[in-house]
Amino acid sequence: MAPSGTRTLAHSPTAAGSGGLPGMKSNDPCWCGSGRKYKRCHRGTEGRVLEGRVSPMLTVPAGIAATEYYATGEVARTDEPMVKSAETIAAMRVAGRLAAEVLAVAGAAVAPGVTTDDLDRVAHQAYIDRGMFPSTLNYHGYPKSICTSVNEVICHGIPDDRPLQDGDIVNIDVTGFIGGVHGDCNATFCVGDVDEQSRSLVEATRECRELGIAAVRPGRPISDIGKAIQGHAEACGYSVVRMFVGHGIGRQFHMSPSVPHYYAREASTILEPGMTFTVEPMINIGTWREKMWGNGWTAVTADGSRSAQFEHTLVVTDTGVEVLTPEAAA
Ligand code: EYL
Ligand code: CO
Ligand code: CO
Repeated sequence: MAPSGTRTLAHSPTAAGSGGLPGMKSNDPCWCGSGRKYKRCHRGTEGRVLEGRVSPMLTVPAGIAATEYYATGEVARTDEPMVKSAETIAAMRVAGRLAAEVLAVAGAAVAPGVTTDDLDRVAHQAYIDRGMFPSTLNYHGYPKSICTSVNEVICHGIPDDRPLQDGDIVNIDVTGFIGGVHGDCNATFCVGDVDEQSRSLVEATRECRELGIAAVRPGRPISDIGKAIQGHAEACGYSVVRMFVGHGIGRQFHMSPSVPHYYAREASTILEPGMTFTVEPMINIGTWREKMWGNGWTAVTADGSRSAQFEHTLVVTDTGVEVLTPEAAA
């Protein structure tokens, strides 16, 4: 286990790749106590986010209707149309608004010293206060009520005992279930005093989401969304994550269509009024490539560069798009 004082070095790919603990030599025994040479052990990983301890799954009062997969962790695919009924869209407007409120409450708790598990507890109570069931709880076995993705973590960070540090960025991803439907949104927050490079990444990523949403128009192919996002991200010198995409949502958490955030000519689904899906670009300072942590859930950038994300749930309208998860006040 690394001392927390080693998570402080610069986070650009070059600094992470060529750097090391000042004063440590390649063939010295590693500071972590493994007995391996420093160069074969922790050199190049200083400043990275480490896997922490995950607390037990929280419970939800019996009066709040659970998702169908909560009991088993197994998700049954049902056939649900991409184009929703007016009743389903009305229910999703409620779920989306409440999910956005939970995100605002959790975001307001972000501060140096607060653990990501603290954020999970705050969010968990906020769902309950609104009569929502946390959609991620036991989804394919996922153990928490939100995802918290710090610095080079791209997505699906599991809340744990790591305290947020001054200078971190953290994405909070909230999905809630109420009225038989899901609402899914996320945002990236700055912790204390964040460097200019990371603040620019966060702002550009929010712009990518807004440009992707602005590209939504009935009659157009869904690939227009990724084209708009990739154009802006690359103009800013950033890369677009390919492994994770936006998704249809409704009575199911994840369904058709897939929504790539890069230009994919094969994403030829024509947008129709009543389609509901997320736009949730993940944008990296360095490479678009990812690697997975040993927990099987969490993706990080392959080069250790920082990654940001913003997400909304949308419905296609007769003339454009409606955001179902509008930003709320805490
Ligand atoms: C659970 C399931 C592997 C989430 C989203 C939690 C994570 C890794 C298997 C998408 C897919 C959140 O919120 C999401 N998109 O915005 N899986 C998700 N899990 C999980
Ligand atoms: Co989400
Ligand atoms: Co999503």
